[in-house]
Amino acid sequence: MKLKLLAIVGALALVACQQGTKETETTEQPKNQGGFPFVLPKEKPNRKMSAAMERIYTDYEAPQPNHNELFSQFKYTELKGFDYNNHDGTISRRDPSKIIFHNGKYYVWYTYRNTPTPPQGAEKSTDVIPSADWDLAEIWYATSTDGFNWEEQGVAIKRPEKPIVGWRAVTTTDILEWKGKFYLYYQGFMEASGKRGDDCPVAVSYADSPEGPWTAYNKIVIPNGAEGEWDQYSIHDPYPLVHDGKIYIYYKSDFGERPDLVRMQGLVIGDNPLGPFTKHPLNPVITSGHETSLFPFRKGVAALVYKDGPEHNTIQYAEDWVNFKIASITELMPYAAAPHVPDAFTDTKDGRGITWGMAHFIALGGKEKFHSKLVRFDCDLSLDINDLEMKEHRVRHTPEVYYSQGLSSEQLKRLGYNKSK
Ligand code: AAL
Repeated sequence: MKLKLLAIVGALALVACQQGTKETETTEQPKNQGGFPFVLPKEKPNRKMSAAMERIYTDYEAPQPNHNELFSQFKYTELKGFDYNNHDGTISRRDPSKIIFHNGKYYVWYTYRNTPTPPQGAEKSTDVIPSADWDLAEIWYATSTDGFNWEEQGVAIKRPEKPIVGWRAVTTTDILEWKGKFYLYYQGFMEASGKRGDDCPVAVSYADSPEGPWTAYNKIVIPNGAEGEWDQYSIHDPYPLVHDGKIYIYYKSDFGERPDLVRMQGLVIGDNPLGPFTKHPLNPVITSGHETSLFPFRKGVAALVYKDGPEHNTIQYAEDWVNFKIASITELMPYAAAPHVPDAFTDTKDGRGITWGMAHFIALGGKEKFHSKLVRFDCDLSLDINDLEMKEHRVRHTPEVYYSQGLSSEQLKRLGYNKSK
């Protein structure tokens, strides 16, 4: 009986102590620690701080963006060498691959659509009329000696005959260099995008040279998930890197139904570029973003996370290549960013980061002439340069940029605004 009594008293004392700790955590006022110092300490100061102050010392590489190697602005430059038919919507280039350097030239592959009309939606699509900007597309490539002026070389991956994977469209490719051979992974559509959703698996082709000729493997290498699983319909944006002697392919899936469509990133790992690949049990591994863009950084991997989700407009980092944390917050990020990643395939344990790449601008020409174009971006997410202009944390926009994000007619009506007054 005594023992039972002692156990109850002990348990009550423990609860009181924990409760007390919880209360002191939230209400304890630090005693005479003085005001926060005038010069922001570079290291975490030994004092009681608010959650926000704690965070700049625990969550980020440096308490200020300009000292954070994983913070950068992004600058954009028009590319030369690509014709868009006067931007009438019949030609589109988008979703570029990582850029590789080989035999003195840069190479990039991308989704190329050249159709008699701009996209007309799933209902009006036919064997020649595209449903979406990437429908009826092939994979083309271009080369450059400076990354600004490009020479389009033509088709790399054609659409195969029906019913081979990708017969409707082969799009959104990325490159892997592995044991002296080259592999292009891409989305293989078997129906016009938009029939149900943007549904497709991933296929692969391989070559001995980045110039091709490419041999299609003609099998699905990253299959859709099982029924009811998050990635049951779409496996998008395959993005291969080499880590730990294996091939890591990050990808996106769209899941749920509009208006609550969710886009997150998964990871598959394999030893053979033609598969099989194993899906990581912790998938999804990134909760936001759209086209996946990553690069080895120090021991881990960094990710450019933009466009969708609760953590869009962030640069993230995973030392174990699986568990990502926000490393910085930024803006005006490159969409479908396809960086030049010199150590993408070297299985490095000291990733040096990136300074430039390609991206795309979409929805040009409005609904009637919908198409996309390639663009170059530059940044300083590199351990080997220190471009302070890229570490400026303010992106200056002219008033016209703000006015271009104006109120819709519904909002103006809700606000009782009458333009004619
Ligand atoms: C892109 C990518 C994939 C999608 C579509 C074309 O931005 O996410 O490739 O399927 O949009």
